[in-house]
Amino acid sequence: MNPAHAARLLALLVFCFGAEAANVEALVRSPVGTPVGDAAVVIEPVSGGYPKRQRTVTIEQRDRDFIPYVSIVQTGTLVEFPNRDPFKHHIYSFSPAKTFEIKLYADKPALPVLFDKAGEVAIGCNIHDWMEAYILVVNSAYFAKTGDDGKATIRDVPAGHYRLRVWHPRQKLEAPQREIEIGAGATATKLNLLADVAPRSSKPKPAIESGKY
Ligand SMILES: [Cu+2]
Repeated sequence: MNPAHAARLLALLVFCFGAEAANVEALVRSPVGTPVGDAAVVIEPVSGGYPKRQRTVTIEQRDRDFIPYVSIVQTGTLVEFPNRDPFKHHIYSFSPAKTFEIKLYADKPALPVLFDKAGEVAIGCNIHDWMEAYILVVNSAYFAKTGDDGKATIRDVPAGHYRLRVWHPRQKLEAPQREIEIGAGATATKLNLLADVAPRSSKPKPAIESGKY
C-alpha cells in the first residue's frame, strides 16, 4: 500500500472509530417556563464536515392538514408529499430556500422535492387556506425536534466545536446562535434553551361537508 492510501485509510478509521460521541439533551422553554414543542435544535460543526445521510422524508396531507407541522432535514434531502385525502391538494412554497409547486394532485406526486439549500421553507395549500407546514433545511447531521414536553435529544454527536441554533416557525425573534463544545469522553450534554413563540393563530378549518372539501 502506498503512503497516500495508508493515510486515507487511517483517516477513515479515525473518523469511524476514533471520535467519542455524546448525546445532546435539550429542553426548550418559553420565557415563562412553558415547554415549547415543534422547536428545532440544531448543532452545526464550526469546521469540518458531517455525515451525509441519503434520506427521504415524508410530509403527508391528511384530514386537510400537513403532518408533521415541522420537519428538519439535511441539505440534499428528498421530501415526498403523499396526499392521503380522498380529494386533491395543491401545495406550494414561495420561500427563497425552495420555491416549488405541486399542482392539483391525488395520491402520491410522481417526484419527490429536493431541498438542496439551507434555510426555512414555509409550505401552504392553494385549496385549503389554513394548511401550513415548515421545513428547516440545515447543513448538519445533528438536529432534533422538541416534543410537547419541550425535550429533544440529538444522538451520537462526535466531540468537537459546534454552533447551536434554536428555531421555531412562530418565534418572535431568533435567539443569537452560540457556540458549544462537545468534549471528548462526554456521555451527555444538557442544554436549557429559550424560545419565545407566538400562539398558533390557525385560520379556521371549516367542518367537512358531504360532497365538499
Ligand atoms: Cu389542501
